[in-house]
Amino acid sequence: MRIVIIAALLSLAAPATAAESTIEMLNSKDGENQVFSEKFTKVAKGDTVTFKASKPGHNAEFVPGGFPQGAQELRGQVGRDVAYRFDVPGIYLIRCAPHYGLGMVVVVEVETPSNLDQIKQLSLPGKVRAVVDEQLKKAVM
Ligand SMILES: [Cu+2]
Repeated sequence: MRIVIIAALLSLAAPATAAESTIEMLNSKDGENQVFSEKFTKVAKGDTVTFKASKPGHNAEFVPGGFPQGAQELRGQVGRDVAYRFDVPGIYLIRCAPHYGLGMVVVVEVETPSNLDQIKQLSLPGKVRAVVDEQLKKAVM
């Protein structure tokens, strides 16, 4: 009986439906330099995204202020893969620190975009703001 209960609790904590996906960190794609392979992705709460260092010299980390309250910090090292499980609903801005000024950023939407106003008002470098605003059009408004 105890095992059944533990199994039930585990299944609640980690739903079998949790999906995994990969976004690559690249030097070029479709004529653009220093880019993530996707600029926007929508995932469900509990899903994991791996930011894959397909090319050296990139990392994946949160843009300061660009994530929902309560989310665990993401700070990947340059040249290393990093996986992140999105447990808190909201909009996340994830950047490559070395190429942030060039607009190397990805927008992740996790279910309810509760912090959308915060993201819209966030002070961002010009190229980053342009990419983010373009990608937010794909988010639930
Ligand atoms: Cu980069």
